[in-house]
Amino acid sequence: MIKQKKKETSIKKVESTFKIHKKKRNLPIFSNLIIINMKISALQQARAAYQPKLPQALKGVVKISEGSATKSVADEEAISKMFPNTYGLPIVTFECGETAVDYPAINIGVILSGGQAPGGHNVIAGLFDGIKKLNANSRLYGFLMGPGGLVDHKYKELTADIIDEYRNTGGFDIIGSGRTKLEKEEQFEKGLEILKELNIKALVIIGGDDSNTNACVLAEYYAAKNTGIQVIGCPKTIDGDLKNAYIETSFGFDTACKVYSEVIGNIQRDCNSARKYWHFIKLMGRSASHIALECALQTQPNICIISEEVEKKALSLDDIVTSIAQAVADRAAAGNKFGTVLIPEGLIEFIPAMKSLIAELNDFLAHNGEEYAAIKPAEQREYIIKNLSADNAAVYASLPAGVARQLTLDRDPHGNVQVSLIETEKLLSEMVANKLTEWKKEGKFDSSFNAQHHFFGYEGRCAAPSNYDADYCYALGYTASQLIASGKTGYMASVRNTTAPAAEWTAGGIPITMMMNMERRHGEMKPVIQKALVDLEGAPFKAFAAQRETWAKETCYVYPGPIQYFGPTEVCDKTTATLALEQAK
Ligand code: FBP
Repeated sequence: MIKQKKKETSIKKVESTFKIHKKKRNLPIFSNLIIINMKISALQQARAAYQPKLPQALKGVVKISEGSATKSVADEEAISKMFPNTYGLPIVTFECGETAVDYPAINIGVILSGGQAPGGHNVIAGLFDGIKKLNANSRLYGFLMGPGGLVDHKYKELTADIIDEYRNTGGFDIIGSGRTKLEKEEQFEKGLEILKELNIKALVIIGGDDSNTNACVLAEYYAAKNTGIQVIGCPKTIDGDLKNAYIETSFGFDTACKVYSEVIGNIQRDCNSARKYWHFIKLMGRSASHIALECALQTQPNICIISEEVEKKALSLDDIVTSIAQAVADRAAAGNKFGTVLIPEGLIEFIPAMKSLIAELNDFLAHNGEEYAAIKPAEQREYIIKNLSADNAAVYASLPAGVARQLTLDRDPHGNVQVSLIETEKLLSEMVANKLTEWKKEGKFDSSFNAQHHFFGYEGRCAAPSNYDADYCYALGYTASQLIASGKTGYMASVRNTTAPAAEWTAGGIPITMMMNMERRHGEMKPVIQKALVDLEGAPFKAFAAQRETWAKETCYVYPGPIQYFGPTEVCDKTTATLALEQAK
């Protein structure tokens, strides 16, 4: 009774402090979260003092160096016509300057867009420190809950005390995130209203390929209308698929992969101890298999499926199931009734027959979504089968009811199937179990098979950023401030040479149109940033392919352990294996 009373009094105390805190800062409703976080962990306290490292060129006076005109990766004619004001711009690089320039105070807006990724708060901190260094009277406004905040005029000013609370922390909760796609003129105009009202000179959109496509479309619109408002993008996504010759990696990939690899390592130690389960582990990454590949390189599982290879070799679902079942049978014959299988989240879309089915479903639902939604759930499956082409209808009809239904669920605002909802790990383990039962009858398998299922995705997206992501993100935000100071628009902040010590990193800007091509979305051809899939000729895949047969037969598990924030540099500042192999260091 006494205990309960004490608890209630302390909750009341926290609530009243919260009210004062909220009033003082004029925080929006959703920032209730901030209050709960008022009691911060010991690690968070120690981590708050971490000063992210910057490239040498950004530490003092900065000067800009411009390269020659650029072109898009593909579909030059179409892209140049659609982006007459932002096409063909030069790549820019920042260097150490000599003469300091006086900058006027400016107001900047920032948006966090799409899925969370560790380090987003540090991009904002770097941007804040960058614009304050240019002029201490500059101000930063955060639009709330993603691009929707710009359209709906929901924002808050990010002052020094707010920024300080979020330095080196995971999450996007400083202003929230969302997936609204900025594509309609009325949205651009609504955005313009608030940008003008707040006297904002530049908008920074922190997001993945789709969000940076939005950034470019918006940059073009504001340039075409001579609004004087610049738009700059920053490369975010744990998926690691926003990268190219100029963007080495998207932020968050490093931390998320380290978190998943820690847990995969723990599972491997568990299964090597109990020796009775096969663990089917699905890993996030909507399309590309970069996360699965990186985790495989860090932990050496028995099996890791790479979607891009499945597509290239035109493997069927049955081919994949058979190869897993064979590994299970071989290990069992050697007395090892346990193992681990890593499955990339996007696998289903890379199996050629499934890809064709999903493409037709995307088009069909884009045009008939409302009619489909109005049909009784019990009749929806038949409705889809009746309306698809014969081949795709047959594939659809062969799928277990749950997976078939998941394929017709609402798309995200960018028209993507929400692959994180499809339980591929269960689908595969069930099919492997069925195959092994058949083999048992045929005398080809003489053991037991017990599976456990896991899906790692959300667990890693808001982890406290590793040193790499803390530094990389801060440098990206700071670079964005320099792009703004240089009057650039339609650029993505780029920080490179990141396997070297941070002082040797280079910083600059890449025209976003340079990364674009035309793709079919929602049934129409649209300009979008080309996604970087796993390169089957690249060093990371080759390193994996050279070892996987041994990993399947033997038990070669590696246990990476948790991310270390304090300690020897070889432990704390290690980059991903992907980046190290790509840069051959
Ligand atoms: P972004 O591309 O926006 O960075 O998001 C990536 C991702 O984390 C994918 O890995 C995953 O499929 C998806 O977001 C999940 O989306 P949601 O957070 O809307 O469930």
